[in-house]
Amino acid sequence: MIDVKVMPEFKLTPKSYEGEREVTWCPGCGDFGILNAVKQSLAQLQIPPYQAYFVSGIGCGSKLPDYVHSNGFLGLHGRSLPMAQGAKLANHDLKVIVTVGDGDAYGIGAGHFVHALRRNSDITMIVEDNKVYALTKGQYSPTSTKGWVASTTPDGAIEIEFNPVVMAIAGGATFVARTFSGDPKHMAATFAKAIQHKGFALVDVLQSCVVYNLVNTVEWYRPRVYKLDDDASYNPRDYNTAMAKAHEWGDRIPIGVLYVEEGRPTYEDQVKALEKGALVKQPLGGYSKATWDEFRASMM
Ligand SMILES: Cc1ncc(C[n+]2csc(CCOP(=O)(O)OP(=O)(O)O)c2C)c(N)n1
Repeated sequence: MIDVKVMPEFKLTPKSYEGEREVTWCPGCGDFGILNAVKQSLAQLQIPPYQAYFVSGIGCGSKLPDYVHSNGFLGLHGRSLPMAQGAKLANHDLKVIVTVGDGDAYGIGAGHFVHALRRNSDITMIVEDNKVYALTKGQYSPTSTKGWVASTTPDGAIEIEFNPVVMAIAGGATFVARTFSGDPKHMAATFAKAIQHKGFALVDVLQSCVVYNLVNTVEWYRPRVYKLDDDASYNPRDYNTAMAKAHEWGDRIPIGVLYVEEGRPTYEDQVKALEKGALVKQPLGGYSKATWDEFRASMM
């Protein structure tokens, strides 16, 4: 393994994070761009692969950690956040990054999402928001547009859409952003900002699904999205301004950092047991290694 501390002249590139598994997404899927942007952002920040820990659930988007050379854990559908928070507690030196679909994040995982917002663990959550359950072949999701017709909603979705960025700001997230799978540079820059943020960071990615969502396509998004960075007067530190912006949707869709609150202590900052460093690096509490090995074996 390359240790950038021992070889400071060594520069990590997006290729350094190339996984070995064959990518099984459909040709044209927005997830390809998201995967590339994730690697770009890790290279921008020079995060060594062994220090990145990807966590996901089940879904097309949730396959992403399989394709990244790093540590990772693919868990149950909707349960990525508890696992990510647990990993962060065990080793808070890791950069923990969750990559899941909108169904995983805001549907079955909604309960965990709401509490992660106020808990402020120092983790990044990237939601590949294609507004559909793609892996299971096209059922409507919490972010599907009202009236959206699919196999489970032949007469059109009855409920209004779940707005993840409004929910995240209201729920206490300290970093809330949106980006677009048709803009690789914007995605990479937004992911890098989110990973650098100290606290819970949500990035909702407007992602195209070329098979099951033929409404919210790249062509549909392209003329609608505009960058908040282009407006020098926009202040993402102002809660009310951010909230108003987060509600904007339709002919104009803002992308970029919608809201940021700096300085709030993270969950890990406040856990007494972590004051002496990462748990995995602390002594085994008076028990011998043999006792711990025996205990661990009994759990397998
Ligand atoms: C507990 C549980 N319920 C349901 C499923 C079936 N299932 C697998 S993926 C999925 C939805 C995936 O949608 P999303 O999270 O939006 O990801 P996408 O495939 O669109 O990237 C569902 C319902 C499951 N695997 N486990």
